[in-house]
Parts: sequence; C-alpha cells; structure tokens
Amino acid sequence: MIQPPSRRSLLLGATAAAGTAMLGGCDRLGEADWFRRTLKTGEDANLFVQRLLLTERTLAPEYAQADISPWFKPNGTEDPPDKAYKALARRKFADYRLEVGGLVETPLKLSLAELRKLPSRTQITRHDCVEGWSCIGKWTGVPLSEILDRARLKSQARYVVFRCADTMDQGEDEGAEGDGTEDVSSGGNASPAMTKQSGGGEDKRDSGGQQAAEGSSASDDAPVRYYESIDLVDAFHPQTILAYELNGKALPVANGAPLRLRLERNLGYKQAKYVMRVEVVESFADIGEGKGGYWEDQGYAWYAGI
Ligand SMILES: Nc1nc2c(c(=O)[nH]1)N[C@H]1C(S)=C(S)[C@@H](COP(=O)(O)O)O[C@H]1N2
Ligand SMILES: [Mo]
Repeated sequence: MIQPPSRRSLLLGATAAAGTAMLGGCDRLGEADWFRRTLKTGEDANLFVQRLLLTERTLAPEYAQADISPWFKPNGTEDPPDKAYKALARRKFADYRLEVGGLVETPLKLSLAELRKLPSRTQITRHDCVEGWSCIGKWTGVPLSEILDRARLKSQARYVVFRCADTMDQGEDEGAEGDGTEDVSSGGNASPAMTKQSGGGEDKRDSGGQQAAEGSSASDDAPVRYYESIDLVDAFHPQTILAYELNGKALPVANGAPLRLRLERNLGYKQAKYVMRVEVVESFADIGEGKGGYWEDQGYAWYAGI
C-alpha cells in the first residue's frame, strides 16, 4: 500500500516548490511568505500534491474563439430574487459598488466603470460543473491580484471570501423532497442537482443586500447567501479574474451580472456569481457553517481543483 507522504516530507517538498517558483520569476515575496505560513498550519494532502505537481503558476488551458460554446448554460441561481439585487439590475448596475474589505490596509468601493478602467484580462476557458456538464466561454475582467494589490493585504491575510447577492433557500430538510440533498453531507464530490431547494426562505429574501451579506453565520433568521473562498495562491493566480463580460458582452444576469469570479482549474461551484463583496480573512471558520462556501457547507470539497 502506498503510504501518504509524511507531514515532514510534504513540508520539505513544498518549501522546495516555493523556492522553484521564486526562481521561476515569482516576484511576489508576499506569496512566498504566505506559502510558509500555510505550511505551518497544514492542509489536506491532495491540495499539497496538486500544488507540488503544478506549482501555483500553472495555467488552465485556453481555447480558440471557434471553440466557444454557442450558449453558456446558466446553473444555480439564474435570477437572484433579492430586492436589493433587483434594484441594482433595474438601473443596469449603475449603483453597483464592489466592496473590498476585511484584512486590508485600504478598503475599496469600486463601481463597474472603475473596475473597467483597471488592467483587464480576457481568457477563453472551459467551465466544468460537478454535475457533469462543461461549456467554453470567453471571459473578460480584472485580475483579482490588481484589486488585492490596491487594497494591500494585512500580514494575517490567508483567504479571500466572495460574498454574493443571491439568497439560497434555507436549510436542511425544509421541503426538500427526494432531491438528493440528504446524501450531500457524506462528503467528497457527491453531486446532487445544484438547484435551489424548494420551500421555506421566500420571506427571508427581501432583507437588504450588502448589509446582510456582511453578517456572518448569525441567527436562524439571517438569509443564507451564496459565498465562496479561496486561498492566496489561487487569489494571485493570473487567470483568477472578476469578470464583467462573457463572450464580448456585458455579463448576463443568468451568468452572474454584474461581476463574477473566474477561478480556472477549479470546479464550477467555486466560480461565485453576483459578487458584492471581496473580504480578506485569516480564517473562514466563523462564516456560514465554517466550511468555506455555500456548497462546501453542504458537504462539497473546499479545494475543487481539476
Ligand atoms: N452566487 C452564485 N454563484 C454560483 C452559483 C450560484 O447558485 N450562486 N452556482 C455555482 C455553480 S454550481 C456553477 S456550475 C456556476 C454556474 O455558472 P453559470 O451560471 O455561468 O453557468 O456558478 C457557480 N456560482
Ligand atoms: Mo456547478
């Protein structure tokens, strides 16, 4: 039987990998520091093995214009029911401001016009949903690194959390009739349909957008909004962008308007749509159920590398 590598050998190997990345032109000392800090706390071996094999600079494949899917299938929330979101959508997101906060020196509030003025990146990539379908799309947006560099991370920063506008229906067994949700907590990548559960929650969708999104786990009455989190290696990856265009046009509501995360090399559920706030944290243990994302709280893996 193959023994999993010892923690010590992982640490040594990963330190060597961090060194190689720096020799390979990695000019961000901050990332190297972060790498070492993570090693002290340890993570799941799969993550380490992937990172060792790939290094944080490996790019996801990019495709040609001709490969773009004629229709990019929307999934999960396709039209957020929240009043605050609807008000923004009605005015074509003219009043939208992306908040950047948490463990940063300079909190930011950026309009779409301001986001569009920042350096941009366009990439044609394949999106893979855990449900078993894929689409190729051309995304344009601002690299997350550009935003984090402007906000300047504090030294305790470890993760970036994306707070979304869309309220998900609450709860465990509220009206979820045989839709497979019971099986999700068994962990791994069990894949129930990623549709919202029926029943409950309607009355909870109306309370305001960003304010509510800022509160953490909190009481039973707090609406549960979609959220995701990534570590700093993924946050500074060059293909990690906050996209405002799909296939050369303003991002449609169904695909996450006005701004959604593209985290290539990761499964679909990591690609947070309707991003309202980027929050830099040391730990996500106090957010939601503490697993780092809406689907993670239902049992999906936090690290969804592909
Ligand atoms: N805010 C939010 N982000 C989300 C979801 C969602 O329901 N709400 N669904 C996720 C899932 S499971 C997938 S596969 C992709 C789908 O993105 P698309 O609608 O552009 O296909 O968004 C992800 N991000
Ligand atoms: Mo998905």
